[in-house]
Amino acid sequence: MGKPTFRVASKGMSIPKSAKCPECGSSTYAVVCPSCHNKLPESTLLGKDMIISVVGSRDTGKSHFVGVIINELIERISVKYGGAMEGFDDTMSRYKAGAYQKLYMDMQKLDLTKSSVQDVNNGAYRPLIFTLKLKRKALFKEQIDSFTLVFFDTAGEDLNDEDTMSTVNKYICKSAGIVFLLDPMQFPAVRNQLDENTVSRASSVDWKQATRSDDIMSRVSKLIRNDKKMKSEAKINIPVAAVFSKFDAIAPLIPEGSTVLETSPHCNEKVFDMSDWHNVDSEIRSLLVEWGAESFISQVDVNYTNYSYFAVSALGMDNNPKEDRRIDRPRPHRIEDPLLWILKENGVIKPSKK
Ligand SMILES: Nc1nc2c(ncn2[C@@H]2O[C@H](COP(=O)(O)OP(=O)(O)O)[C@@H](O)[C@H]2O)c(=O)[nH]1
Ligand SMILES: [Mg+2]
Repeated sequence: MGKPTFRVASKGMSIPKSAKCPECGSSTYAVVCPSCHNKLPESTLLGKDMIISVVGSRDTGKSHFVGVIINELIERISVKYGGAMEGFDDTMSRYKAGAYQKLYMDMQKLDLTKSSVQDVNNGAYRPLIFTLKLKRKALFKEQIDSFTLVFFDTAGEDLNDEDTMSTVNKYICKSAGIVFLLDPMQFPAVRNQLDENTVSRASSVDWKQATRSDDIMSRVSKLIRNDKKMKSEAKINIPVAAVFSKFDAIAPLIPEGSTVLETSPHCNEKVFDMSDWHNVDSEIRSLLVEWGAESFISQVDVNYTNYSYFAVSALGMDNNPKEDRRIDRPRPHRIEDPLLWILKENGVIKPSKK
């Protein structure tokens, strides 16, 4: 219903810089997706785009994770690594009017995301697209590398339905990394150690209504295998960050002196700190064992070659939403860790020497 679109013959491997509209005859420089007609960023055409998929069952904190990490990337993370993050097309205005307005201006928690089947404007149909520009020292000069970061925020129930998943959520198969969110309070061993009020303020739905995380994991893995025409025993090589959300709520259960309680060191060091990463990964693995979640550990292991465990809080310590939905301005804890690890795995930022 918008502007006309048309196909142009490619010149060998390259896409022409401009083309004449067959209807009105004027030249255009805009390149759109042949399927959905959304505009495509230049780095997509150069093959430097990175889709970061955020998946997890309902109520695991996906929307809060995406809403907060974008602001952190713009204001803090990109700057620390000597770069900048810009919105593509109308992304910035959509972000500012959506999650940013609610979390940072109204200071309220977000509503549950609507299914793509009911609402085509949700985060799965129209992802938020950013260009991340980073400085790199080349031989004699400084070079700017630019990458497209695409954030898809899926409604949990869309991952329940295999048909919706294989059409709407196809992007997952093309991901440079998957952030797989887990709500630690879905484990009875964790829930039973916390008071009911803490648990209910840290959720939007009753935990009994949420799909089990291992179900989502097996569906996502099946979708990727089908798309890549892989055998059912073959492991998938997309990096998977298995991330515990809402860490603020469970922090009192974490042994004193644990690395995961400290603030994230990566940005200040301007590299990816390998020893910090190692400590956090092994602390979370042992917590999973303590919580009786070995089946989840082995499920990740049989499906993926490259995975790692993290814990984050989007809202931050002592910022569990009040009964009336109010929150303080988000002051996230370790929210950058899974994303920086994915960037490190894709060769965008460097690992520390040890
Ligand atoms: N305490 C705490 N609660 C959180 C945090 N992130 C999300 N929540 C809670 O979890 C609920 C679901 O989060 P949401 O992002 O909507 O989950 P989604 O369904 O996966 O998108 C929210 O309503 C909050 O109550 C967090 O960092 N800390
Ligand atoms: Mg959501």
